[in-house]
Amino acid sequence: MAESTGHIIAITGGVGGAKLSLGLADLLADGQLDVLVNTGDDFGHMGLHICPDVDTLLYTLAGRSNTKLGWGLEGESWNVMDALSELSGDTWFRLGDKDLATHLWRTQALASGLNLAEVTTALARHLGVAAKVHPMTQDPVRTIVHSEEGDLPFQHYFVRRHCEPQVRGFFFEGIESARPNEAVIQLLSAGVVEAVIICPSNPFVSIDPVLQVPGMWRALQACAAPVIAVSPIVAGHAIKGPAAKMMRELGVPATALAVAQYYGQRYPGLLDYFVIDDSDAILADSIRALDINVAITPTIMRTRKDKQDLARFVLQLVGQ
Ligand code: FO1
Repeated sequence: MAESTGHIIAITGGVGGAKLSLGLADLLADGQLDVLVNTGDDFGHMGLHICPDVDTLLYTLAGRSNTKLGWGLEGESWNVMDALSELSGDTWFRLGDKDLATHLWRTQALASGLNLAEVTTALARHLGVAAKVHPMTQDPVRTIVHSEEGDLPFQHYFVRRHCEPQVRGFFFEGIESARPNEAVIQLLSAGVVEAVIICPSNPFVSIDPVLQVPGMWRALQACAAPVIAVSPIVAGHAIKGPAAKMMRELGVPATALAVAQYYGQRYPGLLDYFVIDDSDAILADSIRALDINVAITPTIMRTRKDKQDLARFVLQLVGQ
């Protein structure tokens, strides 16, 4: 499909964004797709450096993701977790035997002096991923959930507490001193980017951390390329994850319109297009009133063809 060789930057968190990234990777030429990934979910666990969103994206692009669980590798076994459980060890965060190799490899590579971008590039190469995968920053940023029960580190809220505590807000520890991914900033300033796609990931805990790395959203806004966001909310529901629940708890209706309003207020002038699902067509005029162009198409990605169709639709918006 790709006639041009300009770069497409996709910004993503975990599952939903990884699906659209796979559709884009299927359509674009090698070297054309750059994916900028949230690392606010990263954490240290049992001595390992774990990057859940980076790994979900890498495994998805490699065709090896565990689609049933939504994280980890397909065909996984759990011998280490079973043995750990016998030792009364920490098993709330489940690391499959094969997935563990990724965390061991990453932890050792970081300890040997490679930075997170280099480690991610090497992992992508080993997994046969052609797209360039960029962590949003090399620096530690950790999402903290302000909840009714006090502050919770993200994985404790998400996995250990199954997203049950009501949320009051979010905080990205370390973000003030985080430096934006250098390769992406260079692409943006070199004028070689043809479109920026904000994938249908959670606006608060997947997209916000990326955009709030100092300098990042202004660099996206300053580049000439159009910025297109795909709504993670369809007919009042998040396809996966707690986005809709979070919106309700924050006192915002769980609608695609509210997501567009949120992006519009937080990042004025950033969005050129907002893509909504057919089932939300009734919201189009209210979104246009925010001075954002609206595009309507099926956005639920169950099959590989769904992913490619949505990717094609988004690319056609920018004449690709
Ligand atoms: N999510 C879970 O709900 N339970 C788990 O035990 C779990 C383990 C896990 C291990 C490695 C990994 O890369 C991701 C893992 N996830 C697990 C998913 C992950 O915590 C979340 O999906 C993301 O952080 C949210 O985007």
